[in-house]
Amino acid sequence: MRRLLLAVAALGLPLAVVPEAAAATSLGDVIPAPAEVAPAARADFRISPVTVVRTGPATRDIADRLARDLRRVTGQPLPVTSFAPGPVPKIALVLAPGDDTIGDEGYRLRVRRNAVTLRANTPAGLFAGTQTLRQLVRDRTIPGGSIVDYPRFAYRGAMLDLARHFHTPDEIRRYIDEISRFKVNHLHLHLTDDQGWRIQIDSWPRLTTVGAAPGTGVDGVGGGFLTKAQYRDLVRYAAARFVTIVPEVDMPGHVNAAQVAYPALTCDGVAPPPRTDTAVGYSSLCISSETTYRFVEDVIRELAALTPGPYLHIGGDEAHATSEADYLTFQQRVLPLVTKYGKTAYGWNEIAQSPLATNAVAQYWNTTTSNPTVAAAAANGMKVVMSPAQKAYLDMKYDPATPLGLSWAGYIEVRTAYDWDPAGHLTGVGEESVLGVEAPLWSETLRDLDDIEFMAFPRLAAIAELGWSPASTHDWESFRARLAAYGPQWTARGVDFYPSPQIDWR
Ligand code: TNX
Repeated sequence: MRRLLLAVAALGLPLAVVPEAAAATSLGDVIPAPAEVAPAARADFRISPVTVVRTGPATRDIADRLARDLRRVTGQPLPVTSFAPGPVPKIALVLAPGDDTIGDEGYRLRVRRNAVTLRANTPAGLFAGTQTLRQLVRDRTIPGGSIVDYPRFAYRGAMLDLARHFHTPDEIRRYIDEISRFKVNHLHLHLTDDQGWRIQIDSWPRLTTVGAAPGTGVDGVGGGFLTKAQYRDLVRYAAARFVTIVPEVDMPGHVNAAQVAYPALTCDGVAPPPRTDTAVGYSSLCISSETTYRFVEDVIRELAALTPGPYLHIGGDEAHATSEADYLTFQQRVLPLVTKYGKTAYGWNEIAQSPLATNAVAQYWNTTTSNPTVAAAAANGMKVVMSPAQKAYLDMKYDPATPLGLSWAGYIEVRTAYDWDPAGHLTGVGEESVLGVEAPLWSETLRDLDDIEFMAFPRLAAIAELGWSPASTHDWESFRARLAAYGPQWTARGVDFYPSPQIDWR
């Protein structure tokens, strides 16, 4: 603010014209940036002891969650009710289908002095709107005006790696809480890798009794897995926040933990030693063995049964111990299995080599901005989720001094994470092929929730904005100002975010 006043003074303008946007609270002060914002003067809404939250029975959960959140920050009672006569000051959540502009996840927000009205076609849209509202409340006040908002891309994701170090259901829930505030709507769980297997599979029980035993994890630290009951619980918890869980079982590489548990998954039948190092690309399922496909089908069937969402991720990355011909043979068998169990196959961008991948979704993680194989598959209908490692990998260090993380794809400060266009990044993969963006967080160096938060925030906010906001709103100066304004919210919730020197934190 002081800097702005100085700038205004330098221009010789009277101080009275200091734009609204520079104030502590402004209607556009939201991450991700809304599509359209129209502030209105003298229309601020003040939350008082008599304010109510009004909604219908179908969206009671959303209203309850909003009220709980706002009570915490305003200290006001904010009862939730289905009936509030005209003059009662209210925040109304209205389900009103038929608004084509805002689609399945968008909302309209109108703030006047006596009422705040949030309208959407769907509960998902109302939930998104409540996240906007939540960010706008400061000192019990919501700035006046209106917002029309809807996402640029359908898929906005985050990924957690449970294999290198296990993360507990509590930690995963906390992460879901935080990512859903930025309208991220998918959480991809990387459930298996060379070091550990983290999901109960009834037909192959040693995957977890052996593959998730104490000491399974990088540096021999870790152990643990999600039971099916815990997994279903997470699916429900996420769904209540409009987040879809995407399960990943990585194959044909990254399977050492499975082979330790079941030596029959190797070609020579000999169990490999357990691995606690961070090397990649050394393990492969035995492509010529029918046991492999029995295993894969069992796992896919059990995982699909746990998954209400459309996507099932089958990995497919860094299969350096699988020949190219074997890789294609494997995908030719496995991609149809995902379809057989009613899911859309999702895999790392290597799956684009398979002719069957045109019905799948590929997650682009490579650091090159040209990949003819991916572009050709996209031209044939394959959808792409953009996670270029040098931009979107939350496990990369911010700079050389970052105590956690890796640096093989470079250092990623906040601006680097923000300054790219998901539909302009990869040659031949434009807006129509891009399903969305995802920010993966690999766990080789991360153990607890503080570690996760330190690497994810603030960069996850940048990736979330790229996924939601129209390209026309993309502006680093605007983003860094909104991020600075968001910092106190993380602090208040005890989120251990990285205080990037690129941001003038309040
Ligand atoms: C590469 S990215 C991997 C992971 C590692 C990650 C570390 C990808 C699809 N595979 O196995 O954990 O780098 O940044």
